[in-house]
Amino acid sequence: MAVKRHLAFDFGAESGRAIVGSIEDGRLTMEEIHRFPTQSMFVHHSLRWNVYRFYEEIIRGMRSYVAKYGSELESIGVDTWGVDYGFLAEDGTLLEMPYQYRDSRTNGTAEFIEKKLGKKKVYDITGIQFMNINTLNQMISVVRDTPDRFDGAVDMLFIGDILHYLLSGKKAAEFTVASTSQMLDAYKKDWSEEIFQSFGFPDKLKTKMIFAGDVLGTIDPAVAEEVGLAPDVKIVVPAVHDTASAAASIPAEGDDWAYISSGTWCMVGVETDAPVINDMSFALNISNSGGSLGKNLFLKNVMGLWIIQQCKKAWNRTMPDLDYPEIVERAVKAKPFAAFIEPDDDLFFAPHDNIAAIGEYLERTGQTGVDLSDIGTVARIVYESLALKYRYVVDLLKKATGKNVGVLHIIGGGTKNALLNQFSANALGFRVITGPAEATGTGNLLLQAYGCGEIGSLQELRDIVRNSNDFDVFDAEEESRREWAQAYEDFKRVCGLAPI
Ligand code: ADP
Ligand code: LRH
Repeated sequence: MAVKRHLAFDFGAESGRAIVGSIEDGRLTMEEIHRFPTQSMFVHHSLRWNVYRFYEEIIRGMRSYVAKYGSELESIGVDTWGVDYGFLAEDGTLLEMPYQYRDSRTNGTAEFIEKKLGKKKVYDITGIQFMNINTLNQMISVVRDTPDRFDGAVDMLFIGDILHYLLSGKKAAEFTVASTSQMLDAYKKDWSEEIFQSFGFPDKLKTKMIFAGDVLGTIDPAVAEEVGLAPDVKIVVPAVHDTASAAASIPAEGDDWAYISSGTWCMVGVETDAPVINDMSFALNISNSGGSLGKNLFLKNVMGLWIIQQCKKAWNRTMPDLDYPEIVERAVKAKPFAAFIEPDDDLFFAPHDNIAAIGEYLERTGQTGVDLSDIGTVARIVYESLALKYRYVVDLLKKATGKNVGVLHIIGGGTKNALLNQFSANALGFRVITGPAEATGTGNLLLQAYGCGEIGSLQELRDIVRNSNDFDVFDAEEESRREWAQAYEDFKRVCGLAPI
């Protein structure tokens, strides 16, 4: 029987890739055939995503596939970051370039949530962590500042859904990405009537909900012809939210595990069978992000490697060749615990100059005498602080669920940083297992295979992940156990984190 190949497009905030995958003898083989920068751009003083450029990269990826494998392909699926969306006109054109979630238009929208419906009520319905990046806040800014933008819009699609639409001509909102909007009823897994009515969002924007593994349709014949693919290629939606596709690929066994999907954002969570929405999860501001195949992702966003990405950007102005491995090498040589930062402080959300932001944070918190002109020092502060924040969030998750956590799975591009993996094990005091690094691509491909009937369950999907990858293990270092325990206390005190 001919091998069934799937093509995944995984868009991160920093870069995107096209990956071909096929399952043989219970193992997934993956090959990256195209990689490209994504990154938002300033247009008319606002921060936007050039979605048509993303589409162009998809076309390139499909052409690379055809050049290597010919016209036969079982399916294509796209995943992206959450929360961002575009409005489509009746004829399917994008009404404007979608905003990037770091755009400042959402400033002041949190007050509206309290005024119109109340935070508690919104949380009880959606189970989603309050953050200005949420689609809810973005939509509130449309109602508040530019309500005419609703006029010609007949659909609201998330970025990955737009790309699926451009490929297939079919409009639908995939549940996992839609859940990041904070506009769904977490139990009904559909748009919340109450949210739409209370905030004045037009009903026409409630795009039909579909789920990871659903077959959206076949490729638009004109697109197939343009790139040389057969016309029967299916468009199968993975978990369009990258975090949910990544979570599907966690090679976990048993029940005592937590995970971090580590990339631009670090999503720290545990998996549950149903939403956990109660006074404590509200107080701790924890998300119930939609998972695939019936799972719920009880998690918190941590600002993540975005912080080091921004530092690197600044360093690269004078040292264009400085790459991540060298940054890590310099951090290894730097002095431990020179200072702490709270990664989720607003200062680091969209800084003009991130090194200056770190300096401002240290000054505000009375941490003096730190040489921020030293790359290793800055990187080490960031990596140590991230690891300590992971520990804090895992402690919150344990408290909110009563779950015992004895192992942490780290998946995603951030696992390529062995120093951060070791710091994470040290901060937590237990075992960290890392991999797959291409977790999102892996989950995307396997959810397509599930949709095509090649896999029957999440259990089977994770068995395939385990059979197909090597994983690294990091145990907490005994000799520095006391030092890290002390650092955790200092970190919480300096950063003003509430006791758990
Ligand atoms: P995204 O969320 O944009 O998809 P990725 O999962 O691709 O992000 O992760 C990218 C991040 O992983 C980078 O910002 C960087 O911090 C880290 N990273 C990638 N490769 C390495 C490496 N070789 N050494 C250290 N860190 C790395
Ligand atoms: C990670 C991610 C995260 C969202 C953020 C917008 O890429 O999807 O889960 O909160 O981007």
